[in-house]
Amino acid sequence: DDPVTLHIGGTFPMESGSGGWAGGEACLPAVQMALEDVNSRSDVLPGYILHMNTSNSKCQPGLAMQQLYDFLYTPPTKLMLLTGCSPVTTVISEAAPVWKLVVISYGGSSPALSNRERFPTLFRTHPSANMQNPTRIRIMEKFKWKKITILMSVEEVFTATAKDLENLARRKGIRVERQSFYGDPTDAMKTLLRQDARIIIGLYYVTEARKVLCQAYHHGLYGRKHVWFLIGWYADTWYIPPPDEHLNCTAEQMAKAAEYHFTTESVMLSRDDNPAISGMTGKQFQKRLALRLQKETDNVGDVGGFPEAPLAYDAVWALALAFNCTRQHLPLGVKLEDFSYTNQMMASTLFQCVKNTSFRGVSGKVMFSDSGDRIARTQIEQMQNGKYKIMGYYDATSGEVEWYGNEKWFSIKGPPPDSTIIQRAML
Ligand code: ABU
Repeated sequence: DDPVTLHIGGTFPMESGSGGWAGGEACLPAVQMALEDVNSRSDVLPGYILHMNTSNSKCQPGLAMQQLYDFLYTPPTKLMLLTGCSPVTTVISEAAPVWKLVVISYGGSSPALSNRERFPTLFRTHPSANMQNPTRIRIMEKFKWKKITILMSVEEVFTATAKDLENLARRKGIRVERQSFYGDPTDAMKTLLRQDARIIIGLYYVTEARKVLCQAYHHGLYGRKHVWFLIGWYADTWYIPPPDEHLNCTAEQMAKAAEYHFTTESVMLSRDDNPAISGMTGKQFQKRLALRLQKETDNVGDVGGFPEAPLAYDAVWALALAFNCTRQHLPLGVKLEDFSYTNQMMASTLFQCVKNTSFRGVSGKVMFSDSGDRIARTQIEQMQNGKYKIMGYYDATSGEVEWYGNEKWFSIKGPPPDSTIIQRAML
């Protein structure tokens, strides 16, 4: 018999012209690779072929909603949805339950997504951005900083992360100032300067990150007295200004202001030498993806979504294994291809099967918490001489830190104080 095709819908942000995350550049090829791998396995979904219908959401929620309606009202029926980027994942996962659809997000980091009431059918292979906060606090304690400033873009993904960070910091006796902006950071940067902010946590997408960095250069908010902590999933050379952004900074000025900033990010690639369910180790996966992207392994880090690609690859496996599980749990005579947007029984079985997911992926062990979240360790890096260098790892669950002591500072005296001496005395 000819194999039966099961359809899924996938949205991928392929460009970030108007801001956001262009993670689809590497995540879409990773998903295609996973579909090929799953479809060629006789022990996963025998008798079926998975086919994905894709759209480019550009990380824009309005556009993504229109594309969701296209998925839903253009046959064939889709059995599940894959999404990336937080604003898109938010709107799609709020709507999906109406059509009994489970959503797996390979690229949504917003802490707001960990809410079962608001997102009843969402699971994600991407860890929540909140995972970074205990790590940030640990670093503040390590360098004895008691006053920090959060600079953030007003989007739920960042405001929710900032709120959690502020709560954690307060509990540890760390004073937090907050500055927010939408699109243009000019006023917020001036306030930072006025407030004499020294230890700054930046929460924004990469287009804004370049604007902030350029203004930090012009205001002298970098160097000996300042330490910046940024998000770790930007491309390796994100600070090089693209000509179409018309930034008032040269590549040299940007590189100067970016030197010695720190980043924190969840570990998204398995370091295990044992192969994952696909037969590949994390490293082998990355090599294969680099080949597919026709990039040298050295500069593949410039492709949008390259760090998250293992999460996208594993999202397809989670989906395929859930279909496999559902197939085995359906009443006699009911088949996977009988799924419809009103079939509650099948939707519940699919939900339970994803919930019970447990396998070794190229991103590490894939399991979901009750709120559909992924648990992961954090990696801390520092930019040294224009390149990211690993400083250490932090496991928030066990509280274990692995620190290599390779950090560098502009001053031979080491890390700068969090404020001037007079201010410190007043704290
Ligand atoms: N690591 C990419 C996350 C993108 C987002 O949450 O929108």
